Amino acid sequence: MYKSSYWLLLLMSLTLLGCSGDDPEPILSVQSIISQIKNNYTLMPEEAISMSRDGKVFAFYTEPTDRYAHGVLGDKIEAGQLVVVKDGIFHELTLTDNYVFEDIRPRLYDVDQDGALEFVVLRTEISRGAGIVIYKLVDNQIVVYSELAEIGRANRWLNIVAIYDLDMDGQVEISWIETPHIGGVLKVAKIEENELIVIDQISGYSNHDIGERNLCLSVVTKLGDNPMIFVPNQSRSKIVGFTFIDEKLKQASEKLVQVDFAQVLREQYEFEGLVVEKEDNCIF
Ligand SMILES: [Ca+2]
Ligand SMILES: [Ca+2]
Repeated sequence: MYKSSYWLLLLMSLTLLGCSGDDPEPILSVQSIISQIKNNYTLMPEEAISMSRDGKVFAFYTEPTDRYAHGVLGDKIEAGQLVVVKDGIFHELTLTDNYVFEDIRPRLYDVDQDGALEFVVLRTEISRGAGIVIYKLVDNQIVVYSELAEIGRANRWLNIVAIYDLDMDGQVEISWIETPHIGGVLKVAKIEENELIVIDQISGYSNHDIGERNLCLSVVTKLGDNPMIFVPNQSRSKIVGFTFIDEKLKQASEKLVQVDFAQVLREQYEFEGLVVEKEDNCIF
C-alpha cells in the first residue's frame, strides 16, 4: 500500500513534468536517473526517493543497517548512506558506524536562498539519539551546512514540522517536535551556518506515532501575510495553529478534530488560506 502510493505519486510527478513544458527531455532524464538509482543502489524498504519539482535534484537513503534498533519508523532498518543526484551526477555520503539516518527520505529546501537546494535529514547518533543535519553540495561534495545537536539519549527521536520563513523576516526557519511519542516539544529555530539556534518552544504536541512511516502530521498555511504552523496536540483531540512573530510561538487557532496519525494531516481538515507545499516540507 505504502509503496504503491509512493510510486503513483512519482508517476503523477513525471506526468506533470511531461505535460508542463514544450520539451519532453525531463521525462527521459528523470526515468534514466530513477533506473540508475534502482540498478546501482540498495534502497531502503520504503524505496522512497525525493525529487525536486524541476526534476533535476534527487536524494535518497541507502545502505540499510540494523545497527540501531530503535524501530520507530516501521522497521528496525535505518540507513547508512545519503545519496544526492544533481544534474545527473551522483554524490554519496557514508556515515560512520555510530550514526544512522533515522528517516524516510531527505527533505529538499533552499534554506539559505542561494538558488540551490539543501538536504534536510534526521541523523541519529546511536548513544545520543536523533538530531537534524542540513547538508549542502559544495564543490561536488556533500558537506554539513548546519546542524542541531542530538537530543542526548539513545532511542529519542524528533520529526520535522516545517521549513519555511515563518516570521516573514526573509530568513528560513525550521520547526520540529522533539520526542513526539513521550511528551512532544514543538520547537522553532533560526538556521545559522553551522548551527540551528532554537528561538522558542512549547510542549504538549506530537507529529508521529511509534511504528508509523507517515511523518506528515503538520501543515503550514498562509492567510494574508501570516504563516501558521498546525500540529496535533499530544492526545490527538485537536489541531493547533501557531504563528511565529517577534521570536515567539503563539497559539492562534484550534480545530477540534480527532487526528488519525496514519494519515497525512492536510487531508484531515480543510485549512483556511493557502496550504504551503514548497518542495518537500513533510514526508509521507
Ligand atoms: Ca541553498
Ligand atoms: Ca524567518
